[in-house]
Amino acid sequence: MKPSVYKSTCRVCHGGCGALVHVSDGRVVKVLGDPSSPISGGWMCVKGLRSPDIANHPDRLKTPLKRKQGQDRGSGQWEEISWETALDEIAGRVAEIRHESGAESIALGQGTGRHHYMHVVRFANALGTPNWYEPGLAQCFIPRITVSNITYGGFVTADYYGETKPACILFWGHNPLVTSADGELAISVRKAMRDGCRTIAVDPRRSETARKCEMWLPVRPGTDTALALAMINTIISGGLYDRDFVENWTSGFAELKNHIGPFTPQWAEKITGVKAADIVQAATLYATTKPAILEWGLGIEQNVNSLQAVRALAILRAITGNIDTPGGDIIGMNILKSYPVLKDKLPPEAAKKRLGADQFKLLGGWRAYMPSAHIPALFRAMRDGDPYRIRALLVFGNNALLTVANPKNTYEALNKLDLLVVTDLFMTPTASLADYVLPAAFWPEVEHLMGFPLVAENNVIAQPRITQNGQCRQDEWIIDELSKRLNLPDSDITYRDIFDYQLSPLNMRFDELIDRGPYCPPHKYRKYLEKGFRTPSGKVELYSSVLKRMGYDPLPTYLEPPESPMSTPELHEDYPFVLITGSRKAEFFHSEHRQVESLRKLSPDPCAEMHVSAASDLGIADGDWIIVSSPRGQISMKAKVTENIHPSVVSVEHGWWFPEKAGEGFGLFESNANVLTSDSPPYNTAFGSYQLRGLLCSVRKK
Ligand SMILES: Nc1nc2c(c(=O)[nH]1)N[C@H]1C(S)=C(S)[C@@H](COP(=O)(O)OP(=O)(O)OC[C@H]3O[C@@H](n4cnc5c(=O)[nH]c(N)nc54)[C@H](O)[C@@H]3O)O[C@H]1N2
Ligand SMILES: Nc1nc2c(c(=O)[nH]1)N[C@H]1C(S)=C(S)[C@@H](COP(=O)(O)OP(=O)(O)OC[C@H]3O[C@@H](n4cnc5c(=O)[nH]c(N)nc54)[C@H](O)[C@@H]3O)O[C@H]1N2
Ligand code: SF4
Ligand SMILES: [Mo]
Repeated sequence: MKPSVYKSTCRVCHGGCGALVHVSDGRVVKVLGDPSSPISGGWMCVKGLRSPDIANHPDRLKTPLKRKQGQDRGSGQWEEISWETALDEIAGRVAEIRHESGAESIALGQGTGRHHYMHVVRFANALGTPNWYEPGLAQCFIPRITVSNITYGGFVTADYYGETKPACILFWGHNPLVTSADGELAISVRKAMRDGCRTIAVDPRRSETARKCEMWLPVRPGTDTALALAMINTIISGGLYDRDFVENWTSGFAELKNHIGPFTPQWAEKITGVKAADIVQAATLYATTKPAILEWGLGIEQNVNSLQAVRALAILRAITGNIDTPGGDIIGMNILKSYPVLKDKLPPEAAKKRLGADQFKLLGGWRAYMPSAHIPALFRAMRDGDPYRIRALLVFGNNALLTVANPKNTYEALNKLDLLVVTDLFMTPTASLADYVLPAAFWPEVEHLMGFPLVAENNVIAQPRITQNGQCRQDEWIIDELSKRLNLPDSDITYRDIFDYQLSPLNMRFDELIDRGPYCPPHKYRKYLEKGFRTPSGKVELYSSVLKRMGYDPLPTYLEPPESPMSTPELHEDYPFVLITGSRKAEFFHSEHRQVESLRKLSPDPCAEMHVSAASDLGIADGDWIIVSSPRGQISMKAKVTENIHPSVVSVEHGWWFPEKAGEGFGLFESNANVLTSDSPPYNTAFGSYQLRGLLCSVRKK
């Protein structure tokens, strides 16, 4: 029989690519790019194309599991139970713990940018717990979202989709040709590069994106703020800024100009390792080629200076007048009604108990974009009961043992819980410690309303449920079922009702949008001309009044990483390389897909990139197994010897575990990058970000 073909949207990563899903006998047999997609035009990456191998993988969880009575956590001894039993028992335990120890003793966890993201936040508020987390947030995306909001009054994304195309792209700690992150799909970036736009990459590695750029600035990890300050200095002192935009639409230029004086390219060269002449050349190219995009990525957030690094880049965009212009960085249209997260159901006294909120106000305080708990504080509370005990954790798609800093602490913390429930596609190291494991639905089995790019919501896409796999259920359904059993506020409103509510400004219902296909209205540029920017001054705040009021630096300043050749020279003698962890691979999404043969064979082993000169000094050849050590631990990696990295930097992949070693604890600590990272202070004072890039390490042949 000929397979039926359905249109949908791939969600293996944060999503966006139009997909044609071929179904035969109720199974996904092939996935191809949808040429009619206005967003991806038929392109898909290797992960998306391999979706059938993920959907039909024999190791997919297919039924709810309960750890057998009398068996220890991680014993691998499970009994299959029905959804009714699982949901009744879990709701019963949650109710009991909430009654005995308060709602705050129940934490919720989730992974990055999934379809059910906002539904988990809603569940937390309805349950009355302030303690939910996601392993990105402070280390990923929340600094960029928050800084956009306080500086421009809205989130900015790159304009690849309008008639005017970008003439220049400055990639900063970002590798979108591999990561397709957060809506800048690789295909759009590639097209812009092919059309001849000018390009610069700031990255300690000559990444796949940097290799295609005309300028590569190999910055010392963690020193981006110094580089950005020197670029601002060059642009202002050289008169290269957009006078009209600066005069009419920004506030605090005089203060910025005064502040920036000492931060010359020569000053920055000593800190960043980038030549002063290159800083001047890159700043000049970016400031004088219009319209220009500044593609910012993770490289600037995973360190303790995250707030000011992101702020400095936000200022670069503004002084060059590239905000909300065709082909520049555009402010989101947010065409959907915002997700009803039931913020008002969380009592103020409960919000006060959010772990880490008093310290990290832009992560957990009332002014935070989406208040969440500070991960190190949360896992400490699980482990030590300080300041109170977290007794239960319900996880919806997060492999915390791989993606949170310091897995040894995380492991200890999870083992102390009275109740751990993990919903996932596969049995992961984190799920293996649970009391209950629930089988999640994969994207062709999920229905969802998606705003794209993430947070900006310039387009909306309805993703239909195409297949059903075993007893797998989408997370929103599980949350709705638990909410009903717990009699939570608004538990009669289902996730489907919410889709229709969000679509109400467009006079459309979810089912209609499925039939219609992606809705991509023309972008409205220069929205500020009508109502100004949504900031306290109505202008772009170069000098941030919000940060000033909150007690943070209103102008960006440079902070040396806490562990570095300069701040800890003695440690540097023993750990002579600067370590970065987690640069993405095209074939994996974080800790996922190691069990998918067609993807794993593209990258069978965990790798560490190092420069040819460094490797030859240590007698290491390409493909040798090596030990990478930090003051916190050591891991085993395969050396990838290359010219495409700064000689003083070593880059290790993150997310490695070995599904084939199920009987030996999945080799959890063998090659797990986070064994090398630290969950201890210092943290960024506003977001609580910890350092995943810009630490110290040593390397030796195994
Ligand atoms: N050292 C280091 N650590 C890092 C990073 C780094 O660069 N370096 N990056 C950080 C960043 S930016 C992020 S965002 C995090 C990511 O951290 P996570 O979000 O924890 O990463 P994943 O490995 O994708 O884990 C998600 C889990 O969800 C499951 N899953 C997939 N889809 C679904 C679904 O629809 N429902 C459910 N219930 N489960 C699903 C997957 O099988 C997987 O086990 O990692 C962070 N950790
Ligand atoms: N295939 C695949 N795609 C993904 C993901 C995945 O796991 N796999 N994860 C998704 C998620 S959650 C995220 S957050 C995005 C991230 O997407 P990107 O922002 O593109 O992140 P990375 O590839 O982790 O890092 C980008 C670059 O930062 C560089 N870098 C490291 N340290 C520094 C530094 O101190 N300064 C500077 N300037 N650069 C530095 C790295 O060398 C790397 O080339 O990708 C998303 N897309
Ligand atoms: S970039 Fe790849 S994984 Fe992400 S939506 Fe597109 S095809 Fe899917
Ligand atoms: Mo992320």
